[in-house]
Amino acid sequence: MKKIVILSLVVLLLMGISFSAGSAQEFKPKTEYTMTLNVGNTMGWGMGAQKWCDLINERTGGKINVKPYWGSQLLAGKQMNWFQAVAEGSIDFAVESTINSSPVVKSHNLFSLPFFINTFENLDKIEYGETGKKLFAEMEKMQVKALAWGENGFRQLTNNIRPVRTPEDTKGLRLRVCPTPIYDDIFKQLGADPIHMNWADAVTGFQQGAVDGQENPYGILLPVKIWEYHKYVTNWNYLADPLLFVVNKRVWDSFPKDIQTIIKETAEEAGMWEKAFVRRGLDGDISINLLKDKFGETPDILDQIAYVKTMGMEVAKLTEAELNAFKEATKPVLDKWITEVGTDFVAAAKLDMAK
Ligand code: X2X
Repeated sequence: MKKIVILSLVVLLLMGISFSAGSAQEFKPKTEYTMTLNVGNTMGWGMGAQKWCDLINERTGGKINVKPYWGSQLLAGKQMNWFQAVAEGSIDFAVESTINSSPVVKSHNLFSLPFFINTFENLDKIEYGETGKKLFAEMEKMQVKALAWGENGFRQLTNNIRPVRTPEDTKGLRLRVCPTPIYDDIFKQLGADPIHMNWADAVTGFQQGAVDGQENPYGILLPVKIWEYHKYVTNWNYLADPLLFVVNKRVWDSFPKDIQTIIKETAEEAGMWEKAFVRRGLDGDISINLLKDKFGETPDILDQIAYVKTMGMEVAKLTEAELNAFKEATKPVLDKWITEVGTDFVAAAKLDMAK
């Protein structure tokens, strides 16, 4: 009798084990997970996204297949809609800019506060500090699981009318801007004429001379050959444009632990590569060395600023005094938007930057 009881206990235990193993095996990945991003694969941003997809595929032995859809094609070009689409689950993954989520997630305007962050050091302190954690936690509550940071870059002003060194010089310039309210406030404050255009239409706009200028980081200026449209660039680091490597929360929760680990680690790896690639030559030797030492790569163009000069652009690197004049001029916009961003996020960022 005792033997029978023990035997049936063993059988029950084995059934239990096989049942739980069975449920882990029940995870059936979709044949394709979609990924949205606003640019193509000629940009560092796009290459970083492709790298993430490739690494996921490789390290899951082909089990997880994420496909990038370039140029916001899943959003019919509407770059400001990515966050909602990933939150709802109509798109699974994204490598996207905080600018393009800023109308939906107010705190993301933190990075667009004019002349607030200014340096790579400050930006890294915010991303990897308490502020970054707070931002990731907020997104998770909104059903978007953020896994790593990438970078579009500090945005610089280009135009085809005149060199810009003072707030006076921006007056009357017709500038293509990302379709988001903080941009209107900044450029109206500077006396310019901000014109909303999705990136999908912007390059045609430059070609047709529909605008006098625009603003984007070097990581975009080079691949888009901005010198074909604009002669002048102003290096003013006036606001930062980080990228987020994200996945819909329910999709994330559907992955077994080992796959989650792979997806998180590859996001960090691709993000690290992507940041170094777009920063190369803009932070002394730091990013160039990182690309060489960690990834065994030496990109063709190492000095992006020197490169646009050889292509005929006139580069204005602003002095401290010149930067201060812009800072002064845009102060009312900063004050207004600190409230919009949330004083708690701004305070956290200030603390991180002071560390
Ligand atoms: O639209 C832009 O300017 C771009 C490509 O930089 C972003 O998506 C923020």
